[in-house]
Amino acid sequence: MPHPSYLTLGSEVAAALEAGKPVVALESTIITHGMPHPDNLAMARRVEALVRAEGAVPATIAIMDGRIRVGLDDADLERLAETGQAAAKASRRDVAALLASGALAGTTVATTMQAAAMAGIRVFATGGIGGVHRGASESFDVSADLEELGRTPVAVVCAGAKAILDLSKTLEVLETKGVPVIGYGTDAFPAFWTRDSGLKAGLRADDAADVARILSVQFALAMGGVLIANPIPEAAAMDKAEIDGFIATALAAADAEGIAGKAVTPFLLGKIVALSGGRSLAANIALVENNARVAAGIARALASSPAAQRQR
Ligand code: PSU
Ligand code: MN
Repeated sequence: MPHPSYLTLGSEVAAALEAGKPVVALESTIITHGMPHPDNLAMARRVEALVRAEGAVPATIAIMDGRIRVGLDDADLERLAETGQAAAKASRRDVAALLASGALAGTTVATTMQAAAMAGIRVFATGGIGGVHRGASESFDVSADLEELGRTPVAVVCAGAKAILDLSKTLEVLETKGVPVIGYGTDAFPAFWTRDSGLKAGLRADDAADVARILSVQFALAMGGVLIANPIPEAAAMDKAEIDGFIATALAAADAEGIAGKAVTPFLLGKIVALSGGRSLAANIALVENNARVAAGIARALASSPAAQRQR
């Protein structure tokens, strides 16, 4: 366990965990760096409401005032949303320095998994994980999300990896790290803005109970994270040729402007929102909402599974 003074659980989250009730972790880099204001705030509020409507307690996670906060109130969400990219983007390597300085930071998938595991939360919803960037053989840009999935026992519900990445290399690294990738109601690995990347997820589950059965065994064996790849709803999906065009333009702009390191993903997402006239943002919001609903169902199934009862 981490030193208790660095981890602060919201009272509702603490009570739910104590009682073995379902809790869903939510990340905050998507709020600070993933979407423009005020859409980011509306998204954060709505995702929490959807988790509640599905019978689970939302735990949005961020680094604030020298603490890893698990479970935020509305004023906290506002502060993150309004600070936006002026807040830090906390990856695993940044955590200690950010806690030491007391700075405000959105937590990435990697850091949110780390915090969720510290708090005892097993299920986490996001938009799309980071992965292996195109051109990674030269840049070595591989998201810390993949490393974290390999070592931290949390189930991450996402709409695949963002299609700005090299998805085939991303799946290869997930295999190397020993991460089960479960297509939710699909054999395909989804591509964030579209439902099918043309690659296979590897495993398939058709409902929450199906997923919970695998998670119970994975966690009992202490084997690290699981990726649940839940495709964007049909009605919200973008046209593949169109989004591919925006991605190519955004990648060329990033190259021309010399964007590197942790700035790459926020830059590309912002560029694609601008190029699509906001349609990629609407799709991103729809897929996050869908992931929150599915994650809440999985958290419920996991909380009522025989293995969970035995562990309590
Ligand atoms: N999902 C979204 N929007 C986002 C992210 C996920 O819909 O902005 C964030 C997550 O926090 C993820 C990060 O961890 O993008 C990936 O950043 P990088 O490629 O630098 O690891
Ligand atoms: Mn990176």
